[in-house]
Amino acid sequence: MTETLLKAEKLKNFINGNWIDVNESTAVINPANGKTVVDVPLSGSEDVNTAVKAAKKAQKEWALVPAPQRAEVLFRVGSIMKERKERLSQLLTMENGKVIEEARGEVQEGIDMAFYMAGEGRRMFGQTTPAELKDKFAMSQRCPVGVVGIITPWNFPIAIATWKSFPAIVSGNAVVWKPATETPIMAFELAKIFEEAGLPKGVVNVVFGKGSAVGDAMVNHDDIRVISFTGSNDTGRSIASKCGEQLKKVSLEMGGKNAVIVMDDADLNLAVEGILWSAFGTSGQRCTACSRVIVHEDVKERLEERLLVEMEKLTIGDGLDESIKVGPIINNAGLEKIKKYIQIGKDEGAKMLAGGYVMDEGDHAKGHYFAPTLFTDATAEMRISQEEIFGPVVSLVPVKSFEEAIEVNNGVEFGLSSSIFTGDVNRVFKAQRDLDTGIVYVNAGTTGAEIHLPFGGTKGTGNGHRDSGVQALDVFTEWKAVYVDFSGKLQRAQIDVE
Ligand code: UN1
Repeated sequence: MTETLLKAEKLKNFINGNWIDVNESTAVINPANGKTVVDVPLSGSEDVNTAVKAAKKAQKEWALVPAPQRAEVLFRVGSIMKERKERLSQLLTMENGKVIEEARGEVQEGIDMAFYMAGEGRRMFGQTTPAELKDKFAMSQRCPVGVVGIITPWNFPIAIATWKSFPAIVSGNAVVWKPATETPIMAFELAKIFEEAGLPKGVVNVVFGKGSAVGDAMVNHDDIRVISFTGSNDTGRSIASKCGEQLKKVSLEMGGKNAVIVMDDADLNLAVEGILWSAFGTSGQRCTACSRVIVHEDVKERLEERLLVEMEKLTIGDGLDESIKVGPIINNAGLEKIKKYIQIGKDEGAKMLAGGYVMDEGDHAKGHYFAPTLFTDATAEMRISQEEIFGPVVSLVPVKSFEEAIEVNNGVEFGLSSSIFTGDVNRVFKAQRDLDTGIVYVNAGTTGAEIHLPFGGTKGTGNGHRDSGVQALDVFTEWKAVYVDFSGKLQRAQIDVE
Protein backbone atom coordinates (compact mmCIF):
# COMPACT_ATOMS: atom_id res chain seq x y z
CA MET A 1 0.00 0.00 0.00
CA THR A 2 2.61 2.50 1.12
CA GLU A 3 4.85 1.78 -1.80
CA THR A 4 2.24 2.88 -4.35
CA LEU A 5 1.25 5.87 -2.26
CA LEU A 6 4.80 7.06 -2.18
CA LYS A 7 5.72 6.34 -5.75
CA ALA A 8 3.21 8.95 -6.84
CA GLU A 9 4.99 11.60 -4.80
CA LYS A 10 8.17 13.52 -5.32
CA LEU A 11 9.86 14.91 -2.27
CA LYS A 12 10.27 18.65 -2.40
CA ASN A 13 11.53 21.28 -0.02
CA PHE A 14 8.81 23.04 1.97
CA ILE A 15 9.68 26.71 2.10
CA ASN A 16 7.29 29.53 2.96
CA GLY A 17 4.37 27.16 2.51
CA ASN A 18 5.43 26.26 -1.04
CA TRP A 19 6.66 22.92 -2.32
CA ILE A 20 9.91 23.66 -4.09
CA ASP A 21 11.65 21.39 -6.57
CA VAL A 22 15.38 20.87 -6.30
CA ASN A 23 17.40 19.69 -9.29
CA GLU A 24 19.78 17.34 -7.59
CA SER A 25 18.67 14.30 -5.65
CA THR A 26 19.84 10.95 -4.35
CA ALA A 27 18.05 7.68 -3.71
CA VAL A 28 16.67 6.70 -0.31
CA ILE A 29 17.24 2.98 0.10
CA ASN A 30 15.06 0.69 2.18
CA PRO A 31 17.68 -0.99 4.36
CA ALA A 32 15.55 -4.13 4.60
CA ASN A 33 15.65 -4.96 0.89
CA GLY A 34 17.91 -2.53 -0.95
CA LYS A 35 15.06 -1.08 -3.00
CA THR A 36 14.82 2.64 -3.71
CA VAL A 37 11.93 4.05 -1.73
CA VAL A 38 12.02 7.58 -3.05
CA ASP A 39 14.54 10.25 -4.09
CA VAL A 40 15.61 12.89 -1.61
CA PRO A 41 16.43 16.39 -2.85
CA LEU A 42 19.97 17.66 -2.29
CA SER A 43 19.63 21.35 -1.57
CA GLY A 44 22.35 23.96 -1.29
CA SER A 45 23.05 27.02 0.82
CA GLU A 46 20.82 29.19 -1.38
CA ASP A 47 17.83 27.08 -0.39
CA VAL A 48 18.76 27.56 3.25
CA ASN A 49 18.94 31.34 2.71
CA THR A 50 15.48 31.37 1.14
CA ALA A 51 14.09 29.29 3.98
CA VAL A 52 15.64 31.52 6.65
CA LYS A 53 14.27 34.63 4.95
CA ALA A 54 10.78 33.15 4.91
CA ALA A 55 11.12 31.98 8.50
CA LYS A 56 12.29 35.38 9.69
CA LYS A 57 9.29 37.10 8.14
CA ALA A 58 6.79 34.52 9.35
CA GLN A 59 8.20 34.48 12.87
CA LYS A 60 7.37 38.14 13.48
CA GLU A 61 3.66 37.48 12.96
CA TRP A 62 3.68 34.09 14.63
CA ALA A 63 5.20 35.47 17.83
CA LEU A 64 2.20 37.78 18.12
CA VAL A 65 -0.30 34.94 17.95
CA PRO A 66 -1.31 34.13 21.55
CA ALA A 67 0.39 30.93 22.71
CA PRO A 68 -2.92 29.07 23.33
CA GLN A 69 -3.78 29.71 19.68
CA ARG A 70 -0.38 28.56 18.50
CA ALA A 71 -1.09 25.46 20.55
CA GLU A 72 -4.37 24.89 18.68
CA VAL A 73 -2.31 24.15 15.57
CA LEU A 74 -0.35 21.52 17.49
CA PHE A 75 -3.57 19.92 18.73
CA ARG A 76 -4.62 19.60 15.09
CA VAL A 77 -1.18 18.28 14.11
CA GLY A 78 -1.50 15.62 16.83
CA SER A 79 -4.97 14.64 15.66
CA ILE A 80 -3.89 14.25 12.04
CA MET A 81 -0.85 12.22 13.11
CA LYS A 82 -3.17 10.00 15.11
CA GLU A 83 -5.44 9.43 12.12
CA ARG A 84 -2.38 8.63 9.97
CA LYS A 85 -0.53 6.58 12.53
CA GLU A 86 -0.51 3.39 10.48
CA ARG A 87 0.54 5.07 7.25
CA LEU A 88 3.32 6.98 8.99
CA SER A 89 4.50 3.85 10.77
CA GLN A 90 4.73 1.82 7.58
CA LEU A 91 6.59 4.56 5.77
CA LEU A 92 8.91 4.88 8.73
CA THR A 93 9.72 1.19 8.60
CA MET A 94 10.39 1.45 4.88
CA GLU A 95 12.86 4.29 5.14
CA ASN A 96 14.51 3.44 8.45
CA GLY A 97 14.11 -0.33 8.75
CA LYS A 98 12.90 -0.44 12.37
CA VAL A 99 10.27 -3.10 12.94
CA ILE A 100 6.67 -2.01 12.53
CA GLU A 101 5.82 -2.34 16.21
CA GLU A 102 8.64 0.03 17.09
CA ALA A 103 7.69 2.35 14.23
CA ARG A 104 4.20 2.58 15.70
CA GLY A 105 5.79 3.34 19.05
CA GLU A 106 7.88 6.11 17.55
CA VAL A 107 4.91 7.71 15.80
CA GLN A 108 3.02 7.50 19.08
CA GLU A 109 5.88 9.34 20.74
CA GLY A 110 5.38 12.15 18.20
CA ILE A 111 1.62 12.21 18.80
CA ASP A 112 2.20 12.40 22.55
CA MET A 113 4.60 15.28 22.04
CA ALA A 114 2.04 17.19 19.97
CA PHE A 115 -0.60 17.05 22.69
CA TYR A 116 1.89 17.62 25.48
CA MET A 117 3.49 20.68 23.87
CA ALA A 118 0.09 22.00 22.84
CA GLY A 119 -0.73 21.95 26.55
CA GLU A 120 2.31 24.14 27.16
CA GLY A 121 0.59 26.82 25.09
CA ARG A 122 -1.65 27.40 28.13
CA ARG A 123 1.17 27.22 30.64
CA MET A 124 4.41 28.74 29.32
CA PHE A 125 4.80 30.08 32.85
CA GLY A 126 7.01 32.98 33.82
CA GLN A 127 7.42 34.33 37.32
CA THR A 128 6.28 37.38 39.19
CA THR A 129 8.93 38.57 41.58
CA PRO A 130 8.92 41.09 44.44
CA ALA A 131 10.60 44.37 43.47
CA GLU A 132 13.05 46.23 45.68
CA LEU A 133 11.14 49.48 45.48
CA LYS A 134 7.63 50.60 46.38
CA ASP A 135 5.03 50.79 43.63
CA LYS A 136 7.11 48.74 41.26
CA PHE A 137 6.21 45.42 39.66
CA ALA A 138 8.69 42.83 38.42
CA MET A 139 8.27 39.69 36.36
CA SER A 140 10.12 37.37 34.05
CA GLN A 141 8.70 35.80 30.94
CA ARG A 142 9.72 33.37 28.22
CA CYS A 143 10.17 34.94 24.77
CA PRO A 144 10.82 33.22 21.46
CA VAL A 145 14.38 33.48 20.15
CA GLY A 146 13.39 33.96 16.50
CA VAL A 147 14.47 31.55 13.82
CA VAL A 148 15.73 28.19 15.05
CA GLY A 149 17.56 25.50 13.12
CA ILE A 150 16.87 21.87 13.86
CA ILE A 151 18.99 19.00 12.56
CA THR A 152 17.48 15.58 13.12
CA PRO A 153 18.88 12.03 12.85
CA TRP A 154 17.78 8.98 10.87
CA ASN A 155 17.28 6.69 13.88
CA PHE A 156 14.19 8.52 15.19
CA PRO A 157 13.17 10.58 12.17
CA ILE A 158 9.75 11.59 13.43
CA ALA A 159 9.92 11.47 17.23
CA ILE A 160 13.05 13.58 17.54
CA ALA A 161 11.70 16.02 14.96
CA THR A 162 8.64 16.52 17.14
CA TRP A 163 10.77 16.93 20.30
CA LYS A 164 12.45 19.87 18.65
CA SER A 165 9.92 21.47 16.33
CA PHE A 166 6.86 21.38 18.61
CA PRO A 167 8.36 23.26 21.56
CA ALA A 168 9.94 25.69 19.08
CA ILE A 169 6.61 26.38 17.41
CA VAL A 170 4.47 26.68 20.52
CA SER A 171 6.89 29.16 22.01
CA GLY A 172 6.62 31.43 18.97
CA ASN A 173 9.67 30.63 16.87
CA ALA A 174 9.94 29.78 13.21
CA VAL A 175 11.88 26.67 12.21
CA VAL A 176 14.29 25.70 9.48
CA TRP A 177 14.63 21.95 9.58
CA LYS A 178 17.18 19.66 7.97
CA PRO A 179 16.09 16.04 8.29
CA ALA A 180 18.59 13.21 7.85
CA THR A 181 19.15 12.35 4.17
CA GLU A 182 18.58 8.66 4.92
CA THR A 183 15.05 9.25 6.26
CA PRO A 184 13.36 12.22 4.58
CA ILE A 185 9.87 10.73 4.27
CA MET A 186 8.85 11.43 7.85
CA ALA A 187 9.83 15.08 7.36
CA PHE A 188 7.85 15.28 4.13
CA GLU A 189 4.81 13.73 5.80
CA LEU A 190 5.08 15.99 8.84
CA ALA A 191 5.41 19.08 6.63
CA LYS A 192 2.18 18.06 4.86
CA ILE A 193 0.54 17.69 8.26
CA PHE A 194 1.70 21.15 9.36
CA GLU A 195 0.22 22.55 6.16
CA GLU A 196 -3.10 20.77 6.66
CA ALA A 197 -3.26 21.79 10.30
CA GLY A 198 -3.15 25.43 9.22
CA LEU A 199 0.30 26.37 10.42
CA PRO A 200 0.98 29.77 8.82
CA LYS A 201 3.34 29.76 5.85
CA GLY A 202 7.00 30.01 6.70
CA VAL A 203 6.69 28.95 10.35
CA VAL A 204 8.21 25.58 9.50
CA ASN A 205 10.50 25.18 6.52
CA VAL A 206 12.04 21.87 5.50
CA VAL A 207 15.27 21.84 3.53
CA PHE A 208 16.45 18.41 2.46
CA GLY A 209 20.09 17.69 1.79
CA LYS A 210 23.44 16.75 3.17
CA GLY A 211 24.88 18.20 6.35
CA SER A 212 27.92 19.54 4.57
CA ALA A 213 25.77 21.85 2.43
CA VAL A 214 22.50 22.40 4.28
CA GLY A 215 23.65 21.85 7.86
CA ASP A 216 26.73 24.05 7.50
CA ALA A 217 24.70 26.83 5.90
CA MET A 218 22.26 26.69 8.80
CA VAL A 219 24.95 26.65 11.46
CA ASN A 220 26.68 29.63 9.85
CA HIS A 221 23.58 31.69 9.12
CA ASP A 222 23.43 34.92 11.16
CA ASP A 223 19.65 34.87 11.41
CA ILE A 224 19.44 31.40 12.91
CA ARG A 225 19.85 32.00 16.63
CA VAL A 226 19.56 28.46 17.96
CA ILE A 227 20.73 25.12 16.60
CA SER A 228 19.23 21.99 18.09
CA PHE A 229 21.08 18.90 16.94
CA THR A 230 20.83 15.19 17.56
CA GLY A 231 23.40 12.97 15.89
CA SER A 232 26.98 11.85 15.96
CA ASN A 233 29.61 13.10 18.34
CA ASP A 234 32.00 14.39 15.71
CA THR A 235 29.32 16.42 13.96
CA GLY A 236 27.97 17.71 17.25
CA ARG A 237 31.36 18.88 18.44
CA SER A 238 32.05 20.66 15.18
CA ILE A 239 28.63 22.35 15.28
CA ALA A 240 29.26 23.40 18.89
CA SER A 241 32.56 25.07 18.08
CA LYS A 242 31.10 26.93 15.10
CA CYS A 243 28.14 28.06 17.20
CA GLY A 244 30.50 29.06 20.00
CA GLU A 245 32.35 31.47 17.74
CA GLN A 246 29.07 33.09 16.76
CA LEU A 247 27.62 33.16 20.30
CA LYS A 248 24.81 31.05 18.96
CA LYS A 249 22.88 28.88 21.37
CA VAL A 250 23.29 25.19 20.61
CA SER A 251 21.61 22.15 22.08
CA LEU A 252 23.35 18.84 21.46
CA GLU A 253 22.21 15.30 22.01
CA MET A 254 24.80 12.78 20.94
CA GLY A 255 26.14 9.40 21.88
CA GLY A 256 25.63 6.91 24.64
CA LYS A 257 27.36 3.85 26.06
CA ASN A 258 24.45 2.77 28.16
CA ALA A 259 24.65 -0.11 30.61
CA VAL A 260 22.25 -2.43 32.31
CA ILE A 261 23.50 -3.47 35.74
CA VAL A 262 22.37 -6.91 36.88
CA MET A 263 22.89 -7.47 40.60
CA ASP A 264 23.00 -10.84 42.35
CA ASP A 265 19.50 -10.22 43.76
CA ALA A 266 17.93 -9.34 40.40
CA ASP A 267 14.92 -11.03 38.83
CA LEU A 268 16.97 -12.63 36.06
CA ASN A 269 14.08 -13.34 33.73
CA LEU A 270 13.07 -9.72 33.86
CA ALA A 271 16.67 -8.60 33.38
CA VAL A 272 16.97 -10.80 30.27
CA GLU A 273 13.83 -9.26 28.81
CA GLY A 274 15.09 -5.77 29.58
CA ILE A 275 18.49 -6.45 28.03
CA LEU A 276 17.08 -8.02 24.87
CA TRP A 277 14.65 -5.17 24.33
CA SER A 278 17.11 -2.38 24.91
CA ALA A 279 20.15 -3.99 23.23
CA PHE A 280 18.56 -5.50 20.13
CA GLY A 281 15.44 -3.37 19.69
CA THR A 282 15.95 -0.93 16.78
CA SER A 283 18.94 -3.22 16.05
CA GLY A 284 20.84 -1.35 18.75
CA GLN A 285 20.61 1.87 16.76
CA ARG A 286 19.32 4.08 19.57
CA CYS A 287 21.31 6.61 21.52
CA THR A 288 19.74 4.94 24.54
CA ALA A 289 20.54 1.37 23.44
CA CYS A 290 22.11 -0.95 25.98
CA SER A 291 25.56 -2.00 24.81
CA ARG A 292 27.06 -3.06 28.14
CA VAL A 293 25.74 -5.40 30.76
CA ILE A 294 27.51 -4.98 34.07
CA VAL A 295 26.78 -8.23 35.82
CA HIS A 296 27.52 -9.49 39.32
CA GLU A 297 29.89 -12.45 38.97
CA ASP A 298 27.60 -14.73 41.00
CA VAL A 299 24.85 -14.55 38.38
CA LYS A 300 26.99 -14.14 35.27
CA GLU A 301 26.75 -17.70 34.02
CA ARG A 302 23.03 -17.99 34.60
CA LEU A 303 22.49 -14.68 32.81
CA GLU A 304 24.61 -15.76 29.84
CA GLU A 305 22.68 -19.02 29.51
CA ARG A 306 19.30 -17.33 29.57
CA LEU A 307 20.36 -14.59 27.20
CA LEU A 308 21.59 -17.15 24.70
CA VAL A 309 18.34 -19.11 24.86
CA GLU A 310 16.29 -15.98 24.26
CA MET A 311 18.59 -14.60 21.55
CA GLU A 312 18.01 -17.78 19.57
CA LYS A 313 14.35 -16.82 19.32
CA LEU A 314 14.98 -13.39 17.78
CA THR A 315 13.68 -13.20 14.24
CA ILE A 316 15.66 -10.93 11.93
CA GLY A 317 14.37 -9.47 8.71
CA ASP A 318 12.11 -6.90 7.05
CA GLY A 319 10.34 -5.03 9.81
CA LEU A 320 7.11 -4.73 7.82
CA ASP A 321 6.55 -8.37 8.65
CA GLU A 322 4.82 -8.36 12.06
CA SER A 323 6.65 -11.49 13.18
CA ILE A 324 10.10 -9.91 12.86
CA LYS A 325 11.76 -8.71 16.05
CA VAL A 326 15.02 -7.22 14.77
CA GLY A 327 15.28 -5.16 11.59
CA PRO A 328 18.23 -4.19 9.42
CA ILE A 329 21.11 -1.79 9.97
CA ILE A 330 20.58 1.58 8.30
CA ASN A 331 23.28 1.25 5.61
CA ASN A 332 26.57 -0.27 4.63
CA ALA A 333 28.63 2.25 6.57
CA GLY A 334 26.70 1.22 9.69
CA LEU A 335 27.45 -2.44 9.01
CA GLU A 336 31.13 -1.76 8.43
CA LYS A 337 31.40 0.07 11.75
CA ILE A 338 29.82 -2.84 13.59
CA LYS A 339 32.12 -5.32 11.83
CA LYS A 340 35.11 -3.23 12.88
CA TYR A 341 34.05 -3.38 16.53
CA ILE A 342 33.54 -7.14 16.40
CA GLN A 343 37.13 -7.48 15.32
CA ILE A 344 38.27 -5.05 18.00
CA GLY A 345 36.39 -7.04 20.65
CA LYS A 346 37.97 -10.30 19.52
CA ASP A 347 41.43 -8.75 19.40
CA GLU A 348 40.97 -7.34 22.86
CA GLY A 349 40.22 -10.80 24.17
CA ALA A 350 36.51 -10.62 24.90
CA LYS A 351 34.72 -13.95 24.40
CA MET A 352 32.06 -13.95 21.69
CA LEU A 353 29.14 -16.21 22.64
CA ALA A 354 26.75 -15.44 19.78
CA GLY A 355 26.42 -13.54 16.52
CA GLY A 356 29.30 -11.47 15.23
CA TYR A 357 28.57 -11.73 11.51
CA VAL A 358 26.81 -9.99 8.65
CA MET A 359 23.72 -11.92 7.58
CA ASP A 360 23.85 -11.97 3.81
CA GLU A 361 22.22 -15.20 2.75
CA GLY A 362 18.74 -15.91 1.39
CA ASP A 363 16.21 -13.18 2.15
CA HIS A 364 18.86 -11.22 4.00
CA ALA A 365 21.12 -10.86 0.97
CA LYS A 366 19.52 -7.69 -0.35
CA GLY A 367 19.42 -5.78 2.93
CA HIS A 368 21.91 -4.83 5.63
CA TYR A 369 21.59 -7.30 8.47
CA PHE A 370 23.83 -8.04 11.40
CA ALA A 371 23.35 -10.98 13.73
CA PRO A 372 22.65 -9.98 17.35
CA THR A 373 25.95 -10.39 19.14
CA LEU A 374 26.90 -11.23 22.70
CA PHE A 375 30.40 -10.79 24.08
CA THR A 376 31.29 -11.86 27.59
CA ASP A 377 34.24 -11.45 29.94
CA ALA A 378 34.84 -7.98 28.62
CA THR A 379 36.68 -5.57 30.86
CA ALA A 380 35.52 -2.06 31.59
CA GLU A 381 38.50 -0.59 29.74
CA MET A 382 38.11 -2.43 26.43
CA ARG A 383 37.08 -0.31 23.45
CA ILE A 384 33.94 -2.41 23.01
CA SER A 385 32.99 -1.36 26.57
CA GLN A 386 33.86 2.29 26.01
CA GLU A 387 32.89 3.32 22.47
CA GLU A 388 29.48 3.62 20.88
CA ILE A 389 28.92 0.85 18.32
CA PHE A 390 25.34 1.66 17.26
CA GLY A 391 24.41 -1.89 16.40
CA PRO A 392 23.08 -5.10 17.97
CA VAL A 393 26.19 -5.82 20.01
CA VAL A 394 26.25 -6.16 23.78
CA SER A 395 29.19 -6.92 26.07
CA LEU A 396 29.01 -8.46 29.51
CA VAL A 397 31.39 -6.96 32.03
CA PRO A 398 31.56 -9.03 35.25
CA VAL A 399 31.93 -7.18 38.57
CA LYS A 400 32.26 -8.21 42.21
CA SER A 401 30.09 -5.66 43.98
CA PHE A 402 27.41 -3.00 43.72
CA GLU A 403 30.00 -0.26 44.21
CA GLU A 404 32.14 -1.62 41.39
CA ALA A 405 29.07 -1.79 39.14
CA ILE A 406 28.36 1.90 39.68
CA GLU A 407 31.98 2.78 39.05
CA VAL A 408 32.09 0.80 35.80
CA ASN A 409 28.81 2.33 34.67
CA ASN A 410 30.15 5.84 35.25
CA GLY A 411 33.58 5.15 33.78
CA VAL A 412 32.76 6.07 30.20
CA GLU A 413 32.84 9.23 28.13
CA PHE A 414 29.05 9.35 27.73
CA GLY A 415 26.21 9.80 30.20
CA LEU A 416 22.84 9.25 28.57
CA SER A 417 21.02 6.30 30.12
CA SER A 418 21.62 3.54 32.65
CA SER A 419 19.63 0.84 34.35
CA ILE A 420 19.83 -1.47 37.33
CA PHE A 421 18.02 -4.71 38.06
CA THR A 422 17.89 -5.35 41.79
CA GLY A 423 15.39 -6.33 44.44
CA ASP A 424 17.09 -4.33 47.17
CA VAL A 425 15.40 -1.02 47.94
CA ASN A 426 18.56 0.49 49.39
CA ARG A 427 20.47 -0.27 46.21
CA VAL A 428 17.65 1.28 44.19
CA PHE A 429 17.96 4.59 45.96
CA LYS A 430 21.75 4.55 45.99
CA ALA A 431 21.81 3.75 42.29
CA GLN A 432 19.41 6.52 41.28
CA ARG A 433 21.65 8.93 43.19
CA ASP A 434 25.04 7.65 42.07
CA LEU A 435 24.54 6.64 38.43
CA ASP A 436 25.81 9.70 36.58
CA THR A 437 23.57 9.55 33.50
CA GLY A 438 20.76 11.91 32.51
CA ILE A 439 18.28 9.01 32.54
CA VAL A 440 18.20 6.16 35.08
CA TYR A 441 15.92 3.12 35.03
CA VAL A 442 15.26 0.68 37.83
CA ASN A 443 14.11 -2.81 36.83
CA ALA A 444 13.72 -1.80 33.19
CA GLY A 445 16.10 -1.59 30.21
CA THR A 446 17.89 1.58 29.10
CA THR A 447 15.42 2.64 26.41
CA GLY A 448 11.88 3.97 26.43
CA ALA A 449 12.04 7.55 27.68
CA GLU A 450 8.67 9.31 27.93
CA ILE A 451 8.22 12.69 26.27
CA HIS A 452 7.12 14.72 29.27
CA LEU A 453 10.39 14.11 31.08
CA PRO A 454 13.69 15.75 30.19
CA PHE A 455 15.65 13.70 27.66
CA GLY A 456 19.41 14.06 27.46
CA GLY A 457 22.65 13.17 29.09
CA THR A 458 25.70 14.27 30.97
CA LYS A 459 29.38 14.40 29.99
CA GLY A 460 30.09 13.61 26.31
CA THR A 461 26.43 12.99 25.49
CA GLY A 462 25.54 16.63 25.20
CA ASN A 463 26.06 20.13 26.45
CA GLY A 464 23.60 20.32 29.30
CA HIS A 465 20.40 21.00 27.38
CA ARG A 466 17.42 18.68 27.30
CA ASP A 467 15.10 17.59 24.54
CA SER A 468 11.46 16.98 25.45
CA GLY A 469 9.87 17.72 28.80
CA VAL A 470 9.10 21.27 29.79
CA GLN A 471 12.89 21.70 29.85
CA ALA A 472 12.86 21.70 26.04
CA LEU A 473 11.34 25.18 26.21
CA ASP A 474 14.62 26.44 27.67
CA VAL A 475 16.31 25.71 24.36
CA PHE A 476 13.82 27.69 22.32
CA THR A 477 13.09 30.63 24.60
CA GLU A 478 14.96 33.51 26.15
CA TRP A 479 14.04 34.96 29.52
CA LYS A 480 13.00 38.58 29.64
CA ALA A 481 12.91 40.50 32.92
CA VAL A 482 10.24 43.21 32.94
CA TYR A 483 9.97 46.04 35.49
CA VAL A 484 6.92 48.30 35.65
CA ASP A 485 7.25 51.34 37.88
CA PHE A 486 3.87 52.81 38.81
CA SER A 487 5.10 55.29 41.44
CA GLY A 488 4.93 58.22 39.04
CA LYS A 489 8.48 59.30 39.85
CA LEU A 490 11.96 58.15 38.95
CA GLN A 491 12.98 55.51 41.43
CA ARG A 492 16.61 54.49 41.16
CA ALA A 493 17.26 50.85 41.94
CA GLN A 494 19.78 50.15 44.67
CA ILE A 495 19.92 53.92 45.48
CA ASP A 496 16.44 55.10 46.40
CA VAL A 497 15.95 52.35 48.90
CA GLU A 498 14.84 53.44 52.37
C1 UN1 B 1 17.40 8.17 20.47
O1 UN1 B 1 17.82 7.05 20.34
O2 UN1 B 1 18.06 9.16 20.13
O3 UN1 B 1 14.16 6.51 25.03
C2 UN1 B 1 16.04 8.47 20.98
C3 UN1 B 1 14.10 5.98 23.93
C4 UN1 B 1 13.26 6.63 22.86
C5 UN1 B 1 14.01 7.71 22.19
C6 UN1 B 1 15.39 7.36 21.72
N1 UN1 B 1 12.07 7.14 23.48
O4 UN1 B 1 14.70 4.95 23.66
